[in-house]
Amino acid sequence: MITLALSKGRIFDETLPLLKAAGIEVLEDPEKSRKLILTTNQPDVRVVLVRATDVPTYVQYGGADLGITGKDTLLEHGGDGLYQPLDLQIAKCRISVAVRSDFDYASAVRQGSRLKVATKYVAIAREFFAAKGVHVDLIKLYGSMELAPLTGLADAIVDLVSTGNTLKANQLVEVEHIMDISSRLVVNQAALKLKQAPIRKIIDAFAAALAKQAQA
Ligand code: PRT
Ligand code: MG
Repeated sequence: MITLALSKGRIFDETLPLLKAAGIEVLEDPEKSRKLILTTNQPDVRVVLVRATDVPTYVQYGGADLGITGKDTLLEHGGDGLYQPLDLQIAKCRISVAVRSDFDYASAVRQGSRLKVATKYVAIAREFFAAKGVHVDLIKLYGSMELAPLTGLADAIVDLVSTGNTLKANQLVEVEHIMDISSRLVVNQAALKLKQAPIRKIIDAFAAALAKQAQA
């Protein structure tokens, strides 16, 4: 049995075409069913639905053989025990620093002030500001980072941005682009050895589908 860990929502939706290219069709709709284990048209392939931030952990400890996870999540996890063969170019966005539109970020950085930064991405934020030589107090949040500068909890946030509409709706502006983000295929290293043929088949089919997309 091959177990693939996916999170519901954008990653699940954008993975379906890649699975199809590998001859795998998920037989249940996660938005309609409450099941956490989904069967596929391949009797030896199943999908488990886990929280996005739990995908690397499931694959690291062998709860799943493969998984698909954002580079953001992977960097926070650290990637221990994970083989990362492919950038799938899905669920794309960027990770940025944003502040209230009336906050003078450039001056704060220039004057060497200590910035209060709220984020779910503490590892990425710590590394980014350390490389710039900016002193920060990091405040770990689990959701709605946009609220932090509006309530005075923080001067700045480090968060994912896609269209920019969420920032705009909350009078926040992007002041630094930290990096581009897309989702990766991750594989359990032991599973790769023990179940080499079926796992290779999936990796190769994904790679072929990506190459075809790149040509189009
Ligand atoms: O939602 P939950 O708390 O369960 O977990 P999650 O937020 O980690 O999962 P999910 O499914 O929302 O995101 C999974 C992955 O999708 C992330 O790890 C990213 O790699 C990727 N991704 C791509 C995004 C976005 N685009 C995105 N726009 N993840 C989140 N967002 C959020 C962002 O955090 C912000 O609140 O959308 C909002 C900004 O969107 P715009 O379009 O208004 O700029
Ligand atoms: Mg989310």
